[in-house]
Amino acid sequence: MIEPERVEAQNTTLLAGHEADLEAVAACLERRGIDAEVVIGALQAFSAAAPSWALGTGGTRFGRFPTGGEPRTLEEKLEDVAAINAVTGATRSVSLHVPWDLPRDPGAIRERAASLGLAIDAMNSNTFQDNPETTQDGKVSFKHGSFANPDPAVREAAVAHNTAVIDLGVELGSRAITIWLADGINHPGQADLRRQFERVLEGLREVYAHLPPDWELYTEHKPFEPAFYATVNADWGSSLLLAQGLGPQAKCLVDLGHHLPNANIEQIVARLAMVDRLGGFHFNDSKYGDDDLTVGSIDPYQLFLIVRELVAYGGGRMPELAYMIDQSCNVKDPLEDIAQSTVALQHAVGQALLVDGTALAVAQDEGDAAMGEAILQRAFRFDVGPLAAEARRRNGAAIDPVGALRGVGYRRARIAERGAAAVATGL
Ligand code: RM4
Ligand code: MN
Ligand code: MN
Repeated sequence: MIEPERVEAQNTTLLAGHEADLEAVAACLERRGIDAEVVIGALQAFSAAAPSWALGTGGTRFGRFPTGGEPRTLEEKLEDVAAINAVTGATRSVSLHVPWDLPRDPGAIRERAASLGLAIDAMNSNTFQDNPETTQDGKVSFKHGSFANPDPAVREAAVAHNTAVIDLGVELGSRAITIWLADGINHPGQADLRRQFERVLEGLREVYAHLPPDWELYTEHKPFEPAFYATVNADWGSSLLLAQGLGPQAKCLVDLGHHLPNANIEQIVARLAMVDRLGGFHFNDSKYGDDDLTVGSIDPYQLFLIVRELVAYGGGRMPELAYMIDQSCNVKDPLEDIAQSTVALQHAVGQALLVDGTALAVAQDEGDAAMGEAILQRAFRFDVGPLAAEARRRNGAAIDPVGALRGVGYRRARIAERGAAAVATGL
């Protein structure tokens, strides 16, 4: 737990400089006819969930190097998310992955989360591995897929797991389930491409029928890995077909790492928004594939353009979607990594809000490409850092989140408490 006074103490040395920067930035915006207060307010309202499975160090098939003091239980994971929120003020919920996290007493977890100022965001099901809790103690296996599996007993187990995740989510106060499927094939001829899709839709229909009326179901696409020839829900088109085949409570979730190289993700966002099937986001950045790198660390301009489409969809503000940071860090302290990603998102949101939508529409109507691009770049190049820092400060969080985590010695204290060898469940 990081008490607000300790964060405030971390802010004191930075305060004078921060206030001077803020004043300069606000004056600059005023000359452009923009009220800094409006942007700060919008940034204060923004929050993105932390994934419960990325609070420990991630690994690859070549190895994993634990960071020390990783959370050993779901309760400790909640404490870590609360610590991130203490410094960002924008991590007010946590997303659980079942059965990596399988609370025995959901009511107690819900209360513990609430006492830490956290809500439970979208639930995630897992039929991409064999876990005793999902395979009836090993009676079935997801080796050849879950909903697309040729064996009806496996398909049934996949439905049972997903409906159980919904039931658990209801007890936790969640409102959505995100379904990412590994279903697919590695070899041409291994299965029938069309039949696989139809089976996935059939299985998802049963899960959909189990949704409470105030719930949403998100289909999350990904082109490859672990299937390396043909993944069933490979792209946004497939994802949209699934959502449309299910009903109005089904929407698509866009994970920024789940696109083939050079895909125009902002255009995908615009398409899904156009048909009101945009439900959620998994933010991260990537250079090659599903790299799970820090948000905005590789292509911040693309992130800005994506968030700009979101703001356009929201009619000038961020729409209320299920935002989550989905990344896994192999070398940094995962809490610092998630804090950095959150700050990057705040920057992108701030920049996107600065875009002069009216002037942009005029430029577009006049076919003025130079002006249209200049309007976007003018917003992107503006330093919104002081506005984001002020939003964090007003939310009781840190001017410098990573500096604050280090300043209060959070990791050191966790290593002392949990041990250097503690390893979290998750990726
Ligand atoms: C997948 C996908 C899912 C996440 C798993 C762990 O690539 O991004 O959202 O739950 O990884
Ligand atoms: Mn994801
Ligand atoms: Mn992924």
